Amino acid sequence: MPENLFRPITVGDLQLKNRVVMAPLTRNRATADGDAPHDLTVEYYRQRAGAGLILTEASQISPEGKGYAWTPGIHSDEQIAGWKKVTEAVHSRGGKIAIQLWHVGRISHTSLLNGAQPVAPSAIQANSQTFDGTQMVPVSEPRALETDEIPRIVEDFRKAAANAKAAGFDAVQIHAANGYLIDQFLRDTTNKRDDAYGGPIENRVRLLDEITAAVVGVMGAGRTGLRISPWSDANDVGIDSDTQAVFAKVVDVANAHGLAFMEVVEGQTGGPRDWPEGGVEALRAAFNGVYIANNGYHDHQSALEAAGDMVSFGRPYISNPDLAERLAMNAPLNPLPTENLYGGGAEGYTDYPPLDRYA
Ligand code: 8OZ
Repeated sequence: MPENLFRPITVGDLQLKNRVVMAPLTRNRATADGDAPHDLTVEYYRQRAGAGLILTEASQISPEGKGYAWTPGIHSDEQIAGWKKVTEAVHSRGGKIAIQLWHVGRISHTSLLNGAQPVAPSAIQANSQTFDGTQMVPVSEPRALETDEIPRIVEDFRKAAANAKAAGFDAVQIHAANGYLIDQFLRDTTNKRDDAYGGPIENRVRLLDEITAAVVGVMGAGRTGLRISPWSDANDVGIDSDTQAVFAKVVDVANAHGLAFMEVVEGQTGGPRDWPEGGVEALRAAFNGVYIANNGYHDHQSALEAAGDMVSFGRPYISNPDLAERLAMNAPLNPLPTENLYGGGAEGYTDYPPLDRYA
């Protein structure tokens, strides 16, 4: 980022007031009975509307796509109504907001799925854990999706996009990162299929391609983006035998559909920025839309060093609701939180005060 973060930018159909993005952050505070956003969710996002673009926490597209207790969905009327209040609050402060569309694939537990097994490209259990509402538990053994079930998953993404539109979102982001369903299909570590969705890279990107077509059909390409994490093995997804080739193909798919933005986790999820020589540069050069750099950017200076058009901030946005405003003023930031990240109420969620400009 050569100049500064506080120039407006056009992203697809959206005019954004600055280049600060609130990264998607799972907070596990949806309603326990309906996985719905509620008044505290509205307040949380309203407080953060100084960002040029908010990417919401990952939100399951269907009951089957859920992998953790209390994550919100975008598949029921109650959820749509809850999100509508969120988008109205953000818009009332001149902000823009995209919802992240999520299917966890094998990263789930039967207790979160009414007893059903999680679904995956192949029946390989991850060495990973999830939170079941009481404790951390190993994820369950998944079953491999039948070929004829895949249209249903694509249709669930399409419906979720339609619900997002009805809820007033400006855009959607397809979650293809961090070892969840789409990422599980992309990599030869987790995808051992021998049908049209497995084997060569062209086949492993097919699910992403079909989902993207369905979502773009609803939202338009100018309101659709992607999240990827090529160099991360989060959730035990493993590292593909040819990461560069897989993600070059992913960018081809994104370009073929004319996607407005692509957010890249530049290293190990939640860890240091770290990629093989030229990796980030190649992705950025190949992608025709707006490149959003992510991972460990924590202040204005680090953001200026990013190779992106925009920079997304995760943890700093938890403890600094007015992060964009603070960065613009070079004001001090609250320290990164370690408690109350997942689950609970207002504490550590909506009780971080904005800077007192008159102090
Ligand atoms: C932290 C805890 C649970 C889920 C991701 C959606 O990594 C998540 C997530 C993060 O993308």
